[in-house]
Amino acid sequence: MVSTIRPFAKPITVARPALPPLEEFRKGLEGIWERAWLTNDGELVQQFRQSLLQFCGAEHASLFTNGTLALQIALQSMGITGDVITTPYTFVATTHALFWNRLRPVFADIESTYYSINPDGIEAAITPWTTAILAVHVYGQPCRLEELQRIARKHGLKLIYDAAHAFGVEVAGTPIGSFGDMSMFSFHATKIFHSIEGGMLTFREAEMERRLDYLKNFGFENETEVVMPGTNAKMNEFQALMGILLLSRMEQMMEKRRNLTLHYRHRLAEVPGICLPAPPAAGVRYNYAYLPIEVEAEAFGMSRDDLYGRLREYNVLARRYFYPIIPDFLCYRHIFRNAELSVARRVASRILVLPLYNDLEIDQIDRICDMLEYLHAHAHSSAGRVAVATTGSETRVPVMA
Ligand code: T4K
Repeated sequence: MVSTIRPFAKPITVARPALPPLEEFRKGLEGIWERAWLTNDGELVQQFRQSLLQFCGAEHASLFTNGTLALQIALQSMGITGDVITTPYTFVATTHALFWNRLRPVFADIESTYYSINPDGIEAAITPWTTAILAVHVYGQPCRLEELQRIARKHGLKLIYDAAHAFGVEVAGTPIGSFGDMSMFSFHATKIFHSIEGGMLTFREAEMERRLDYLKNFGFENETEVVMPGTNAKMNEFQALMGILLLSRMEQMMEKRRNLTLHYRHRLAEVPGICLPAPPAAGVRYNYAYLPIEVEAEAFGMSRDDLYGRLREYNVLARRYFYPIIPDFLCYRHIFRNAELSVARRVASRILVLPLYNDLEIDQIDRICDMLEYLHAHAHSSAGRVAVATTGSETRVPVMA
């Protein structure tokens, strides 16, 4: 174990966007300039959609300006009404999308291995008004797909997946977007794959394509006909250009992240109180989207929140994805008072997502792991916090007595 911890000179953030060579992007910009066509189903958006269909093996796909609007429109396009059973352990956008459609979320607890909604609790949560299940492939790990499908079929419910984290994931050779009635992928800059901002819906029913086109483009049929009250959620050419250039590197990016993840796992396996995520289940081709750890306060020697704070002192900006759980957010607290959800609450109080991105270096991971080892070893020291001394461009933390 190291005896000295050097904070990073610059922040190491939880995510950092992959970027193609600037020259390639510049070349693409020249084409956009020549065509002077910037949005409204331009050439690059069409090309991007075709490439995505091929990559995802999806029957149909529709592109959007971001994942949140894609999800809102998915719910609307399917005519979902009343109650929707969903997870409390997700990014707020999942639940917001329900509220924007005036739907009532009914939370079912999660399972503790991959953190997705636990199918065992869903049937008890069904009300006479339930019309759908909205599940999330948390951190890109697939939900319990067969069980969810069986419950949805049995009760005549639509099954929608928030696959914001799961681009590139496959289960027994089947792309993750092929499960359920519709799946939403986020192409936000912080995701494993991105188009600056962006979102995609994949689905099987051909007639949905038209409906989604209306909904994301004001409902226009032609210049003088508006057939439904749509909104504006179109992807633009700059987003598509970024997406096209990165899609060709997707395999490479997944492999890189796999190696980085394996290194983290190797380094953290023996640190008391740091629980690593379960490895991907058999048959799952995982995308290594995130690196969540759970902190067992007693064994590690400090709470998750204290660790989060100490890492920040060393310029490691780990994040508490997802804390608090959705019903505890200020805007929802008054509605979901005292929601039980014990597994979700427990996970949310222990979870910490460590930095993971394509150009993160092994050496940087080693330093982050050194910090975790060091903090564990000194957690109970009465010396308390140490003063940070600056030496040149880097700051140094002296070893504690
Ligand atoms: N469903 C789920 C399950 C989701 O996780 C999300 C989004 C959605 C739906 C909605 O999809 P979108 O509408 O976003 O397509 C980030 C992302 O903004 C959000 O897309 C993502 N989930 C969520 C998990 O993470 P924040 O508020 O934590 O982002 P922010 O700005 O704090 O960025 C995180 C770190 O990334 C920063 O420390 C710095 C780094 N960063 C960020 C940006 C934007 C960069 O290095 N470069 C950048 O350009 O939500």
